Amino acid sequence: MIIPKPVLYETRPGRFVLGRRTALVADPALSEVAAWLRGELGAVTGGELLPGGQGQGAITLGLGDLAPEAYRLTVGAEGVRIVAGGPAGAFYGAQTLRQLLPSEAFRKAGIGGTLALPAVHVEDEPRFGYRGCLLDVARHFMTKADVLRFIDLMAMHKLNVLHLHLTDDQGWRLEIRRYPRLTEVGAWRRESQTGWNGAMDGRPHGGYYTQDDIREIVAYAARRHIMVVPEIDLPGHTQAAIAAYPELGNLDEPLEVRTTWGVGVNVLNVEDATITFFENVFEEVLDLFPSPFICVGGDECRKDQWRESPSAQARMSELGLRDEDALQSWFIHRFDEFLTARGRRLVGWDEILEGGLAPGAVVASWRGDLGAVAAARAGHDVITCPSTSVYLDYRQAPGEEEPVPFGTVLGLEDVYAFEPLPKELRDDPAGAHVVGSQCAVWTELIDSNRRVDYMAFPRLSAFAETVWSTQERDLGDFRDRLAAHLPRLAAVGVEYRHEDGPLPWQ
Ligand code: TNX
Repeated sequence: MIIPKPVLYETRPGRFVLGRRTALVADPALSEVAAWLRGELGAVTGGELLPGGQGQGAITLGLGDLAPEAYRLTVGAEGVRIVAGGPAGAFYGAQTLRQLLPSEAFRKAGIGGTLALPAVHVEDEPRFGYRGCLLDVARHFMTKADVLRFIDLMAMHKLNVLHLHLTDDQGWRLEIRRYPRLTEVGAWRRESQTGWNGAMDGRPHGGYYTQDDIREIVAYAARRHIMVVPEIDLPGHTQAAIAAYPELGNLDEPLEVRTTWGVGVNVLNVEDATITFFENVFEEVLDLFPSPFICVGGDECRKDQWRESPSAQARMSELGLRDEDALQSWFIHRFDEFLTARGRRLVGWDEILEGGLAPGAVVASWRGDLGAVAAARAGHDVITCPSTSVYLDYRQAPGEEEPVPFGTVLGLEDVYAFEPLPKELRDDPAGAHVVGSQCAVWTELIDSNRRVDYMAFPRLSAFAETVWSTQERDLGDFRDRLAAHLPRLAAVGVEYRHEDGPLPWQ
């Protein structure tokens, strides 16, 4: 009854009784995982797991000759043994162990007393190394507490990348010490549009993460084997930054932080001072985020203003560029060089393919599979995230009663049917460049944490299975396991979407 489905899951006769006096013994290399598990299980039993040599029965965590993210878990009458290739594998084994407990064990209050675990043998490892979820905290700000909670939910599903979309037209959410107006001005908007084309709500909205908040988020995620990939979206999606520092833009008149959705015309200019400004921004970003991957966006940059701008046109003739697509490509290349020189890898949306791809770049392919196929064949690593399969802001059913009726219908079974490796790459060695996938919670219309829950769950549970488990799909089997999984989500307080039930807030 595990989600995502393990590679091998065998039930055996018998059970193990976990109690207040159960011991936990771990290889010193796994002490962090042990501390995490001690906290989780201690909260459940109301006791403290005892150190080795004491107590009755034991949970042991050890290292074995396995891939770093692989684990084996055996539960028998005498105890629980997790053997892993490394700390990440041990953590995933511990997550599976939690799912063997009754769902009430996921409640904060715990249960108290003893708990029976069924005897099982599990052998497991992920299909893909990059198992992500994007959170758009720019369109609607999410508090630090809600981000940490979301990280725990990702960890429960063995996802390992949180892509934080920190900046957009409608808000800049990251404190940059050198440029305080990015958050003083850029983190706040006057009001917001209620629907994709709806009226204005007349209420201010905003918020941002201090650098200390970010350090806390990154460390919290790291303890759960999740890397946080920051996104500073360039050169489009930058109206909030331009509102804060008008010299970054192409116009003479001031702009405000954008209050409506959709793709705006306001983009960065391509002057040296603007490139230097963002290099300085990235210096601080690199200091905060140890991730090898840094996302510079690159999506949906309208070129209208560059066509009108003398400095953009001068740049094009100076460089002998044939069109504005090539200019964007040059701009992204500049950041690729900057990041590569600092030992990081640039990630960009598939628009960065237009006009020539920066050499070391990783492509996040959101507009179908074409970009993924082209990038992989050109030797670039690819993260697949086609909007019509994994965009969790897309509506879950037809009809106006859906609270967020945006996009094409993307039901639970549609997400479950997602195949991360595009068909065209299945028998192509270039397929090895598909490092994994990520789902996305864009938040134009998701203005509260309750709505994040409603939109993300349980579709994220289905997505997790597509990137972790083997390629076979069995919807009936998934639904059976989901029936056991939903009570876990409920126990941690997730207001997930009930397939036929009322909206949680009605
Ligand atoms: C496209 S995906 C966008 C986002 C929107 C999203 C809405 C991508 C790179 N750009 O800016 O929020 O669609 O579904």
